Formats: sequence, structure tokens, C-alpha cells
Amino acid sequence: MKTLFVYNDVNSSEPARYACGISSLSAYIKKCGHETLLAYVQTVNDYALLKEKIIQFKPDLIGISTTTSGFSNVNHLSNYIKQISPDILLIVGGSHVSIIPDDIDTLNNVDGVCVGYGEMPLLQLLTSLEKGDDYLNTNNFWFKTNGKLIKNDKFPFPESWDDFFDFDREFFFEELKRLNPNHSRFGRGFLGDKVYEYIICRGCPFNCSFCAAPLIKTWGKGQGWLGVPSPEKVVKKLKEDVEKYNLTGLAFHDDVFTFHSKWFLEFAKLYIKELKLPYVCNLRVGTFEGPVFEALVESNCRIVNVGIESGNEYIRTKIANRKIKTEKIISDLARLKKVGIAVNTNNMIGFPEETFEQFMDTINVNAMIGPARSIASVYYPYPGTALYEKCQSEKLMEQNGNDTVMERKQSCLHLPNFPKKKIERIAHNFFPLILYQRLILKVFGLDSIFSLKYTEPFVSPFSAPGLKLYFILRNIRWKIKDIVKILKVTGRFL
Ligand code: B12
Ligand code: SF4
Repeated sequence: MKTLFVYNDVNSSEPARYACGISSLSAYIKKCGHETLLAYVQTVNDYALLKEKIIQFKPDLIGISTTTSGFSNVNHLSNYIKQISPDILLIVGGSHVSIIPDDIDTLNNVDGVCVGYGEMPLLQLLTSLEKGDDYLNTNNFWFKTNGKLIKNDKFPFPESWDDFFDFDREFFFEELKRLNPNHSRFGRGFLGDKVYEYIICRGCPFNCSFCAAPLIKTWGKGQGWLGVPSPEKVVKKLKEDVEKYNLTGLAFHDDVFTFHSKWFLEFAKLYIKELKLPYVCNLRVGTFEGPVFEALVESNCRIVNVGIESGNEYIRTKIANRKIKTEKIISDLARLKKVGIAVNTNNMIGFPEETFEQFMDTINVNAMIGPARSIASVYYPYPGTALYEKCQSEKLMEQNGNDTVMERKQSCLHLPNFPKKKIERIAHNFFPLILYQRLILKVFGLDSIFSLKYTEPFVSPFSAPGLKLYFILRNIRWKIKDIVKILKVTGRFL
């Protein structure tokens, strides 16, 4: 059977990227003899090529993949598809419909949604279609048929995740070549020019109130939602890819790469023996103690992305439900920096109840750490999360406030002590502002009159040229360091 996947990546802050979810689906069903093709949609400009693919490939099934960010485009996209191919079975999967399957009601031209992980359900659906059997009872799917809604039960989570660590790379090649030829330069060249992205463990054990990851435990039935493929399987697969595609580095998207310390230590041991390629991963403070820290260093971890989210103890622990002490964040990230691992920090601005004074703690904590990069996303209430419920029940959101067009760029909350304009300005200029505040910290101290607490409206407009200058100076510094190194080595031989 032929499946055309449509990756609905509209309204993303990122350039076109590889997505582990649909490439895992493609690998899984191809192993059973099915054919797949990808249409990558970022804007309506991509629709003509989608049409061509529908006409030439003649799929038996079309599957759209979307997160909440692109969900508002699904009606437009599905109407377009059904105009070309009115009788095609059209389904939607991905994080949004897995979290809010009831939104199937808002979709006019879609026949079904996949709730949760898609590999086993999609294979079962294709098998039924191939045999001409009734497919409306396929696990994990909700179907709309003759004005009725059918909600099927879910598959249990797998006992072993080994069969689920396989990704179809080639499936993405053609579209990424068209949309973003630099897609494998993940990590801005720090890991070399050919970096592939992976996800090993799909879930997260923590419960931050703003995040959709805790909802993943409902994506199947029973235990095992936090399972990991065996280190042997993972390293074997990575090694095959490294050799096949000449990779120079790896990017692991797991929400918290080291949460399962026993697994990580076994993985790192094998990885050091077989690969030792530089890599980037996501960490959470409190999950890289003692031997895990050493294993990170020895296994060649070069860049880590760490969520600080808020530097203010009240906002972080009470609003965001992240029970981590400020001192621990500062000392753990300093430890990483000391051993030469580049630390990128992720932050949020405009949490419910947040004031500018509280946000200054986020700026100051970042300034004390001195990250290699840092971003601040404007808080956006994702449906289904605990904090979204709070925003709803306390009527904190503006009308149409959670329109995804504004997602993470503009605030959609009423925050009496934090003007919207200020939030957007700071979010836009966050990294240069951190560099400025770090300079102030070192020269005058954080309480001085030059602190951003007083100077932000004057400093922000100069942030963009300031950042350019910073990068130019940093590159010159690196070049001088390289030259000095070469001179030292040649000196030794002369
Ligand atoms: C890697 C990742 C990214 C990568 C790649 C994105 C991608 N689409 O793969 C990058 C960095 C680009 C990214 C960007 C963003 N991300 Co992101 N990302 C993740 C992360 C950490 C892992 C995704 C993953 O690979 N999972 C493993 C695979 C196997 O699962 P999956 O992708 O969900 O796919 C399975 C099912 O959903 C289903 N499925 C998916 N599509 C389809 C289609 C069909 C037809 C069927 C039948 C089934 C099906 O089957 C798949 C296989 O089982 C998740 C968190 C998480 N733990 O899942 C967040 C997550 C998906 N991201 C999120 C967000 C908010 C974003 C951004 C908005 C952030 C931003 N910076 O702007 C953008 C949006 C970009 C976009 N258009 O998707 C949210 C989504 C929330 C929501 N309600 O939808 C999540 C859940 C994070 C979170 N904790 O809140 N992300
Ligand atoms: S923010 Fe990170 S640590 Fe917290 S629940 Fe989400 S993925 Fe897990």
C-alpha cells in the first residue's frame, strides 16, 4: 500500500527540519513492504508540489502530521487535498491530536485522527485496507464516518522499544534538499558539517506545568511509556548511520537525555568504545551527578541545551512546577562550562502572574552563568497542559489569545505588571541583553544603575548591532587562539 505523508510544518520558528516522528512511521511500515513518500508543507507555496505528488504517486492513504503550531492550517490543507482526491482516506497524527483528539470535531475533511504513537496503528490500518477488511476498529484511531464518531481503544505501550529506534532518512532527502540544504549543520558547525538528529527515549518523567511532555504517558495503554531501546541496539544503529552517511556529529532530542542514569551509563560506555562522535543533547539540572557527569564528558558531549525557564524561585517552583534551586542551576551549569561543554539555556518570559522584577531574576541568573547561547520564548499556553487549565480557569488569556500565529512571539495573557511590548522586546533581544548584563555584573555589579532593571528600554534597541560586534570579536579571538596554537606546535618542531 502507498502512504503519502504530509508534514504540516507551518508557523514554525525553525527552517525546514527532519522530523523523527514521521520518519519512524515510514521506516516501520516500509519494513512490512509498504511504500511511502513525503510532501513537506511550510506555506501555500508548497501546495503545488503536494498536488503533483498526489497525482503521480497515487497514494492509498494520506497522513498529515502536525503539532499544535500548525493545527489551525489543517482544515485549509485537508480541503485542498480532498479537492484533488475526494475519495482518499485522509488521517491526521502528531502531538496535537494525540493530546486533544476531540479537536477532530473541528476538522471538516479529515476521516480520522491517530491518538498517540502511530507505528502499530498505522500498520494495522494499512493491513486492513490491503485485505479489504473493516478498518474502523483500528486501535488508537478515532474515525468520523456517516456523521458518527468512533473512538477506538489504544495499543499497549511496547514491551521492548528496540523495534521503534529506526528512522527513514532517505524519505526526507528530496524535500530537505529543496527547502533547507543546510539542514544537517545542526549545532552551528560545532559538531562538524553532517549532523543527524535522533530521539531515543520519547517521554519525560517530570511534570513541568507548561509542558506537553507529561501528557505523553497517555499515548498508549499500561506501563512502559518511559521505555528506552537497549544501548546495544541504539549504538549499533548509530554506527550504521555514521558509516553510511559519513556523519561528523549527532543530535539527541530526548527531553532529558540523562534522566535514566543506569541506561545512560551503559549507553555512554558502548558509545565511547564504538563511536565517540561529538554530540548535543538536552539536560535537566539534577540529572547529571557524579558518574553521569563524567560519562557525559568522556562520551564527547559538546553542547547541552538546558531549560532554566525562570530564574525566579516563585515562578519556577510554584507556577512552572520545576522544583530546582537557583544555586543548583548556577553551580551545575558552571561545572559543565568548566569542562568545556557549551551550555545553551532555554528560558520563558511572560509566565502567568510574572512581573518585570521577577523576570530580572531570569536575566541575572543567565548573566551569572554566561551561556554560549540563550533564548527566551514568550510563554504560550499549550492546550492540555496544567498551566493552560490555570490560564483558562482564572481567565488570564485574551480573547483568541492562544491563536498560534502569535505563539511564543507575543504574549496572549493579561499581565498587569509586565507590559506586552516590553515582553516582546526582551524576548526578541534576549541573548545580547544577557551579554550586556554579564558585562555589567563583572564591571559594576548587578545592583548598579547600569543594570537592565533600569536601562533595558535604552539598551534593547542597540542589541542587534551589539550582538554582531560580539560575534565578530569572538571569531577574532578564536582565530588568534588557533594561530597561537599553530605557532606553539611549529615552535616545538623547530
Ligand atoms: C524533536 C522535537 C522538535 C524538533 C523536531 C520537530 C518534530 N516535529 O519532530 C524541533 C526542534 C524542530 C521542534 C520544534 C518545535 N517543537 Co518540538 N518537540 C520535539 C520533541 C522533543 C520530540 C519529538 C519526537 O521526535 N518525538 C518522537 C516521535 C516518535 O514522536 P512524534 O513526533 O510525536 O510522532 C509520533 C506520534 O505523534 C504519531 N504521529 C506523528 N505524526 C503522525 C502522522 C500520522 C499520519 C500518524 C498516523 C501518526 C503520527 O506517530 C509518531 C510515531 O509514533 C517533542 C517532545 C516529545 N517528547 O515528544 C517536542 C514537541 C513535539 N515540540 C513542541 C513544540 C511546542 C515545538 C515548537 C513550537 C517549539 C518552537 N521552538 O517553536 C516547534 C514546532 C515545530 C513543528 N512544526 O513541529 C511540543 C508540541 C506541543 C503540542 N501541543 O503540539 C512538544 C510536545 C514539546 C513539549 N514538551 O511541549 N521540536
Ligand atoms: S519542560 Fe522538560 S523536564 Fe519539564 S516536563 Fe517538559 S520535557 Fe520534561
